[in-house]
Order: sequence, then C-alpha cells, then structure tokens
Amino acid sequence: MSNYHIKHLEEYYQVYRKSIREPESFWEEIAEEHFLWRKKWDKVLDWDFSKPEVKWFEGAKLNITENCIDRHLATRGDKTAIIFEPNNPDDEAEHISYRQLYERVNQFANVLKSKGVKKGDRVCIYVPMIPELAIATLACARIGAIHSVVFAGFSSKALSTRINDCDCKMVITADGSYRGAKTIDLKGIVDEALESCSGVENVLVAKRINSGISMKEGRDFWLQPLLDSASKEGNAEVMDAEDPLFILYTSGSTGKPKGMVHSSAGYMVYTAYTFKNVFQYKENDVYWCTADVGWITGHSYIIYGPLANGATTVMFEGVPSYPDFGRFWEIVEKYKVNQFYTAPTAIRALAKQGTKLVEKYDLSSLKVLGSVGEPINEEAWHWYNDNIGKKKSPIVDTWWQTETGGIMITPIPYVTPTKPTYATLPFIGIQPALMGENGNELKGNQVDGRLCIKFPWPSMARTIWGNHQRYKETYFSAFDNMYFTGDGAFRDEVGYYRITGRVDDVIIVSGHNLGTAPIEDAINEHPAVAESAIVGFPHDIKGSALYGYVTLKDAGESRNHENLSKEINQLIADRIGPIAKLDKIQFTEGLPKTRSGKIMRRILRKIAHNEMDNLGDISTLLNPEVVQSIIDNKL
Ligand code: 7RM
Repeated sequence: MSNYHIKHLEEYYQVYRKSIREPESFWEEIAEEHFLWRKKWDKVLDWDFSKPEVKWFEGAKLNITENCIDRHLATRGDKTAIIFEPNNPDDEAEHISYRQLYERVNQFANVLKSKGVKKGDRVCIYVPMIPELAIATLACARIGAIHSVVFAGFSSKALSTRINDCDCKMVITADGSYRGAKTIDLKGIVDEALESCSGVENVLVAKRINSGISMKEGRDFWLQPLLDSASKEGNAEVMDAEDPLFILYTSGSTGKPKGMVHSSAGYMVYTAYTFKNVFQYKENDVYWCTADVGWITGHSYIIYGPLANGATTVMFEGVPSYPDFGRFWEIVEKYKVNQFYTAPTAIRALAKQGTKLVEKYDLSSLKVLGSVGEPINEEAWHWYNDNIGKKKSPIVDTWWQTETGGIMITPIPYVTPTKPTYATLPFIGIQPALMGENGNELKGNQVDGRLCIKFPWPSMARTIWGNHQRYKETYFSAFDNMYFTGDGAFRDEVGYYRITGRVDDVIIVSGHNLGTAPIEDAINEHPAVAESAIVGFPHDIKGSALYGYVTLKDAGESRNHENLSKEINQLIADRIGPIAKLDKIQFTEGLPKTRSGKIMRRILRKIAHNEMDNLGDISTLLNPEVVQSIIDNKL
C-alpha cells in the first residue's frame, strides 16, 4: 500500500524520508495505485538539471480528464463535482455532477473538434469565473489541445501578447463579465486584441451578461447553440506522459511574460497527491479555493487536483466585497465549506472590516484554512486563525509558484504543528536548499538564503514556451544543478521555512506577481516621460504597493503633475491592467545609475521603505547628487 494519505507527524517524517531516499519507487507506487493509465511507464524519472531536462513516467499513456471525470462515474456519478456560485447572490447557483461534467466536457470537446482544433494546437481561454471556464479547460485537455488560460482582467494588449506568443488558433471568451456591481466588456477587449493576432481563426463566445456585442461573421460563434447540437459522448485523446497539458504565463523581471509549460502525467500525480494531503480532503467534504482559474492556483487547486480526487469544488464568480464584505462567510455557511483556501491580500482586506460580518454566519463547518500567493504577515495570520478558524482550524500557509505546478512547502493540517508566518516543512518529495550569495549551500538551521530545490518533482514546469534558453537562464543558472525559485527564505531552529519574499525585481501586489519592466515600459510610452523605475513598498492591504519614480523629458516644462499621474496610471491600466497602477508617483530630476547605465533600484527601494540611513555606498554611482534630491522630495 502506498502512502497516499498522511495522517500523523511520524508518518510524515517516515514517508518524507522514503520519498527522498527512493524517489522513483516512491512516486511509482503513488502513480500506480491512484490513477488510471492507458499504458504504464517504461521509466519513472529521467533528469539532468544542466540541460535542463526532466521527464516523469516516460512511455506512459493517459488522459488527465479520464482521471478527473470518467473514472469517478461508476461511484460518484451523481456527486457534485463543481458548485458554481454566481456574482449576484440572488441568482441561482449551479451544481454540476460528475456525470453532467462528463457530458458537458464532451460536448465542448466535440465543438472544439468541429472547429478544427487538434491535438497539440494552442487555445486561448479568456473567460470569467463561470462554469464554461472549467469546462473549456477540461475540453482542451480531453482532445489534447494545449490550453492557455489568460486571466479575464488583463488588458487587450496583455491578451494579444499572450495569444501571439504561443500562436493560439482559437480564443474562447464571453460577451462580458460581472465583477461586483460592475460589468466588463470582455468581447470588446478580445476584438481589440485580435486586431494584432492574425493566427486566430475562431472565437467562441459564451453568453453571460447579455450585452449587445458585435460578432464577426465567419470568425465568431455563440457557444451555446454549438454545444446544444454536440454529442455528450466522446473519447479522450490518448496522451504521452510528457505531452504538454497547458501553458500559463507569469511575468518575469525582464522582458515579455514567460509561458510556463506543464506536462500531463507528473502534473496530475503531484497536484492530486498534494490536494489530498494539504487539505486533508475526505469524501463528501466541500472544498473552496477563492482564486481565479486564470492563475496557477485555480488550475491546480480548483480544477485538476480536486477533480482528480473526486472532490466537490466551489467556483465563485464574484468578489469578497459584493454585495458586502460578508460574502465569503455567507458562501461558507451556504455550502458548509470544509476547506477554505484564499490569499493574504483578501484576508487583510476582510480583517479591515472588523468581525461584525463574520459573526453573522455559521462557520462551524470549516476544518482547514489555506493561504497562498505571498507571505502572510503575523497580524493577518492571527485574525484568520482567531476569527475564521476560531482557533480550531489549522492554517496551511502554502508556498509554491506557477513554475512548480503544485504546493511545495506547507504544513499538513492536523499533522504539522503550525507557526505564524511559516510555511513550515517541505512537502513529500521536495528537497529545498538555502544558498548563499557565493553559490554555497547553507546547511544547518537558523540560516537565511536563496531558496532552491535540489531534486526534480513531478509537477515542475518543463520549459518556457518557445524559449528553452530563457528557462535555463532564469531557473537553472544562478546555482549549479539547482532550480532557483527567485525567493528568499529563512530556516528556523527546527527546520521550518519562512519565505521572505522575492529577491529579484518582481513585486507582488495583492497576490499578483508584477514584473517591474513591463510597467516601466508602459509608463515610458507617455510622451512626456523620459524614464522610470518601479519599486515595491509595504502596504497594509495589498502586501506591497507600487512606487514609481518618473523623470520627465523636459524638466523645465511645467506640466501639472496631478494630471500627468492620472495619464500614467491610465496608460498602465490599458497596457497591463488596473492591478498594476501605481500608488505613488514621484517626479524626479534623475534616477540613480551605475556607471554602466543600470538603474539602481536597490537605492530607490530603500528610499520608498524610508530606510534613508542605510543606503550603502553611493559614491560609485554615475550621479550620486540625484539621491539627495529624491530623498528631499519623497512622497
Ligand atoms: C502559487 C503562486 C509565486 C510567488 C512565489 C513567492 C510568492 C506564493 C507564498 C509566497 C510567501 C507563500 N504562484 N508566494 N505563496 N510567498 N508565502 N505561502 O502564488 O507564480 O503566482 O507566485 O508568490 O514569491 O515565488 S505565482
């Protein structure tokens, strides 16, 4: 019997040791006993971090949707797979059983095929949090098309960049979306994006807000009539273990977004196994992750991980503040949610509202509380623990990344004793290392270093779409034979890990990773702007907010700074999305630079953090005099 479900701490340590000593036989047992294979593998693992190349379960054949849907039909056909809770609490919710999911995914898959989508083709999914989003995703996986879900809050420019990067031949979208009291014209955004995407042949449009949108003859099709006439049966495409399952974009510190490529078998095994243990999911539990499917958290822990375990997963269309800040708790009560998984930024926003709206609802069904996306500060941790978990539901602070595919460092609830702000221990099979700046591994406890992973795990991204060299440089070049995460971490006296944040230029605002470069690019498009630099600074709710330093082309020209700031933020909203708007914009006469011309963000970051006394040696700068004037005019 394999160790699929870990129930106490001793067992964790024992299974952990086994997974490190004999990774291949460990993962082989898990894979063999808990999944449906069309053909078993020839080799469990083949890897070489210097290339880098990683293959899990090579030679195996499978389809992930047979594991997420078909195999449950015999025992869980009538069980609810997805509960859809709409934006407006007065609208009717939808309970989709495993059998209905099977039929709807087949119908969708048949529509895709009828429009010429084939195995290996890329399909862009730009759909709000409605059932069609999950169904479209699974339908792609069913026919072996590679889905590229783009968060439906991104601008047309961000969308077209992502469509073109991986040559999507189809876009799936909706007429519009609800967001609290507002609606968003999604189809309009798609139309604008497609002006610069010549490879897209068809657009399938789900009807959500019934807005009078325009449809382009021959290119655009309403989804529902096509679904209605499609068969509810269909065979899943047989995929190789290492065939790509999806691409998901994440922003880097430089240049264009990186299309992280995830493969089929390893991703399935690892997301399913982590879901089972990190949430201690038991049959008939109701699980809710508040993320959007547009992020990796939604891919792995709204769709694939839960469904591979035959779980009931909630999909919520709305926002935590609509119609009021009690909405999350109302939903927990309504569905008797057992596991609740959200982000620190949401917790901080809700904590700010006090506990009145929390006390209105019965939260006694909760057994596990999750946190993900950024470091959870101590105050938020305690508020969550005291008021939502009533000190009886363990908090799982789960550290992981788009690139890792699944949860990497986390407590196992009721197994690992928790500690505020600590993600605690590596999950089964994960071998973290803390590295010093000289490339040496920092052994022992009570050390602070750069977080790396020494050994492959099944759900790691295999490459960056179209740019394997960039994959190698970004993740496998900082340290020999290690995957570098880009995060810093501290290991305490008992070996628990605390993530200290990014060590590169990516800033996490409200749980969204924002690279500085694309934001600076957008600002620099403004005709009056000479150059700009973005840094993060601490923010009560968002975790970090953006501080922009902007120099104008003609310093003598007296432009109204307030108007300029508005125009700059509008540009950012148009190019990237409202999430990337700056909280503070300081107009400066220059930016501190190295002699080779690199902007010294380190100094700007310190100023934004009010650490003026600790700027370090600035004498080597090209223009040290500019630093004092920036300090004098700080916002
Ligand atoms: C899942 C996800 C990844 C980055 C990662 C970290 C930060 C995520 C935590 C965290 C501290 C956590 N994927 N991060 N989880 N930092 N504690 N529990 O968020 O690709 O969007 O972001 O997020 O910096 O590198 S992601």
